[in-house]
Amino acid sequence: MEMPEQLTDLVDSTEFADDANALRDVYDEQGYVFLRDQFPVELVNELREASTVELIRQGILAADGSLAITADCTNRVDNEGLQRVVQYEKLWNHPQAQELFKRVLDGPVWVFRQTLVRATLPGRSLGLTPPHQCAWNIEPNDDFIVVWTPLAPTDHTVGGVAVAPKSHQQGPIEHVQYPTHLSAQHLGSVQWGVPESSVPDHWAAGERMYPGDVLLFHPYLIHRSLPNVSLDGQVRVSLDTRIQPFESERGYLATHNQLEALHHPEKVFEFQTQTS
Ligand SMILES: O=C(O)CCC(=O)C(=O)O
Repeated sequence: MEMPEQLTDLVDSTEFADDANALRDVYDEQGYVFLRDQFPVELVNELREASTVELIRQGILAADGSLAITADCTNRVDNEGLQRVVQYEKLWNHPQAQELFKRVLDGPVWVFRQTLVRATLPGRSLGLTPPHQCAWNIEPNDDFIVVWTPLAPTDHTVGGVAVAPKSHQQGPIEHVQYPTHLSAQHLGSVQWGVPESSVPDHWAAGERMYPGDVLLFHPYLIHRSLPNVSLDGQVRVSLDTRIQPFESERGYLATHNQLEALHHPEKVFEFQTQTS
């Protein structure tokens, strides 16, 4: 995939992290808030270590943590294995995370049971998401917030997620299939994204993100994966989940984890199969 036309750094709102109103203002205006150092780094490192051990077991990494495979071979990460070992609930339930989530949602929080553990290998396109709004894939409500956090340092070469600031202001956009973007989770499935005419040309991504940093964004904010173009064999490992007001209706992904979702794609994609 071509690189986004214009990629700038995310605006850092860490100075407002304790001020719910200020956070909300930035979120409403930009469609995202980027905050540094919000999650306990020891816990994030523990999760990263679990992912490293699993990637070594899978033969993706060598025992010393370096990449054990070459870009042109067909090995792929076994996502189920990764999902099984990374105990992200500990992170989402940690008081620091819970307090932040309550602040941004302005009340009691429900964290989705589904968290995606993503490991993106250098030079691989499998699993990269096209420009899309999460509200298209997630039913039934649109009052959730996407939470994206790296388990290992990222930069524009290792990839991660890029967002189109203010794009949430357009509201929901009808999505189309992207035959070039195959899902790494639901093998054989094509991903959905906004039509080419709605693809923004201004994107923002963390120039550098570290364990503990977090990006929270609106369900209508258009966002996409950035490919891992690093030349030194770094694997991008990150978590993404969604949070919603505790009282809101809970859909399938709010109440089922990714392993359950993988085995019941018909429930996850119910809406899309109705409309395609
Ligand atoms: O982490 C990524 O590569 C993409 C994340 C994404 O598209 C999402 O959370 O919906």
